[in-house]
Amino acid sequence: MNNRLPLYVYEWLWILPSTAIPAAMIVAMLLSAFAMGIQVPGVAGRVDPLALDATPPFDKPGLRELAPGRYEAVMVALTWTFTPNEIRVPRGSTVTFTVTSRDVIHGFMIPNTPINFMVLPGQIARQTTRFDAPGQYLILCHEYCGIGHHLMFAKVIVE
Ligand SMILES: [Cu+2]
Repeated sequence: MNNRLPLYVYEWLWILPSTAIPAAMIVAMLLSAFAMGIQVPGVAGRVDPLALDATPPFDKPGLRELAPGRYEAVMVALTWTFTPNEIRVPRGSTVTFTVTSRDVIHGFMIPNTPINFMVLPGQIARQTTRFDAPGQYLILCHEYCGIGHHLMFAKVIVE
């Protein structure tokens, strides 16, 4: 007795998912990029890493209010800290992080937010997010930058 399906049915059972899954991933990627506007952060500008102290806005790192509820956090990464090390914003604020590095390649990531980019000396990175839930958000360096890398963090406090 042979009640198995013909061989080509089994072949199609593999071929269809193995083409449909990548096709679905491409559709999801295109939707997230163009319909939802989720873009990988690009280069927001260039800066001389040896002249940061004389180059606005990095000569005065810190938080500035652009409009009610909208802030820009200008931050400088250096081994093994961020300047400033802590920023405070009211809940519901939209914060644009403008970051560069003074020395080596660092990372800049805030877990549970879309903020996640590399910080390269000579290059300005910029990304914006909104903080709706109050609490403490860690800013982590997630590019290995030397012996003190695991100690490199800063905080966003949403009040
Ligand atoms: Cu690091």
